[in-house]
Amino acid sequence: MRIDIKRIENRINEIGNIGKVSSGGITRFPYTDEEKKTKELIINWGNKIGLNVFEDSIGNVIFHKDGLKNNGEVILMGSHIDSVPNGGKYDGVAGIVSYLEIMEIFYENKIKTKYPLEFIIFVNEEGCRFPIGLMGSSALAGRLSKEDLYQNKDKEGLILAKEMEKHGYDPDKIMEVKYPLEKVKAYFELHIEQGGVLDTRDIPIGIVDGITGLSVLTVKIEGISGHAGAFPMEGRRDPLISATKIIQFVQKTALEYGNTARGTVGDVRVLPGGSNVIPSTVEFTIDYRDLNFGNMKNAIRKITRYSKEISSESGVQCTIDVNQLIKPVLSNDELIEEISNSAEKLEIPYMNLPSGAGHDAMIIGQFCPMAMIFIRSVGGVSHCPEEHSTSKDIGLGTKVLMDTLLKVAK
Ligand code: HGY
Ligand code: MN
Ligand code: MN
Repeated sequence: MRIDIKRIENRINEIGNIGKVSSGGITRFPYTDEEKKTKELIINWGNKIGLNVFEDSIGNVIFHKDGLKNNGEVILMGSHIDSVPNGGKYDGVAGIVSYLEIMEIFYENKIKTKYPLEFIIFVNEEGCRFPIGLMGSSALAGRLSKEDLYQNKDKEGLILAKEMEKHGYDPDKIMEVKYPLEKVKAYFELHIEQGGVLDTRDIPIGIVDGITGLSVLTVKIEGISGHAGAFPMEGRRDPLISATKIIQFVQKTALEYGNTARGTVGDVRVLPGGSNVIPSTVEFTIDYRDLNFGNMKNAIRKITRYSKEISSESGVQCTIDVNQLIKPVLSNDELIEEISNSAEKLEIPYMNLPSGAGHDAMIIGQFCPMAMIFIRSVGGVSHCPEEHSTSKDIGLGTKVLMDTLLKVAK
């Protein structure tokens, strides 16, 4: 059974046309018209190949293909279609298009596996518009509350729950979206690597050993605003000075822990934002990750302690919220074995590697056996317009996943 690489390429390009921004990338945030259009396109493709499609009350879309035995375990796949601002067209989408391709081949060849096959478009995986990433998968795992949805705002101050309602979803039904993860025999996620490990070794696909621990902190520092010229340097309570010291400390801490530690400040807001105004408030995010969970927690403690100390020395107020703290999740050994055997049988070069990026698989993988297939990221870049993976490589990863499914789901 042949993977149609052209169809993969056309679908990725068609989805990639939705949410294009002038800076060359894609901005496709949850609960927007762009997301709605993308879902409609994919649902239409799914309906044409006989999949049952169901969208839950917060926007996860579940595609279902009956098996021969439909009242027990299922084989699940998943990923996302939301993007970071000015992102690339493969992050998340490569997986969804890969699952569609497999389902289309099974449809064309009238293949029915023993277990039903499902794949899910998880809503708000990135957490860029509303800082609550891995939202759809966390909700399916029963990890989110109504309060999470009503307390979360985007940069314009729009409340997540209200935006959901505006787009026809029902935040009050968040507890009903729970998915029976105990019935998942295996969860697979195909995703671009987003780093350069495969590309520098000229290997098309990777098999993920485990996904790094991930935490997102939001820091708010409040000082005293004033006139940039009339207010002397002595006695200033400029929150930006403390913020810059803390940001340096984040980098220093991650470098100290080294190896799989990552510390990034990617979103900084200085208020009121006038060139001749001493800032009153600075808000920024800290994205801290490590495969070593103990080190990650120690690093967060160190950064928090330092932030409080440096702020009180400068007479500014510092509040730190931990928005997300997810422990590292290991892939399932048997599934890794199955995928490796398929790659070897198909003579497709691969290597094992950890994932420095977070994925819905790190939520789902806490409840059932999980494995991930990575696709080479050309140039090792992602979360930017230059993000690129070849349809050939996506085709190879799809071929390995399809072969694995035929064994695991039979
Ligand atoms: O941030 C991540 O690792 C993922 O791209 N959401
Ligand atoms: Mn991403
Ligand atoms: Mn992703």
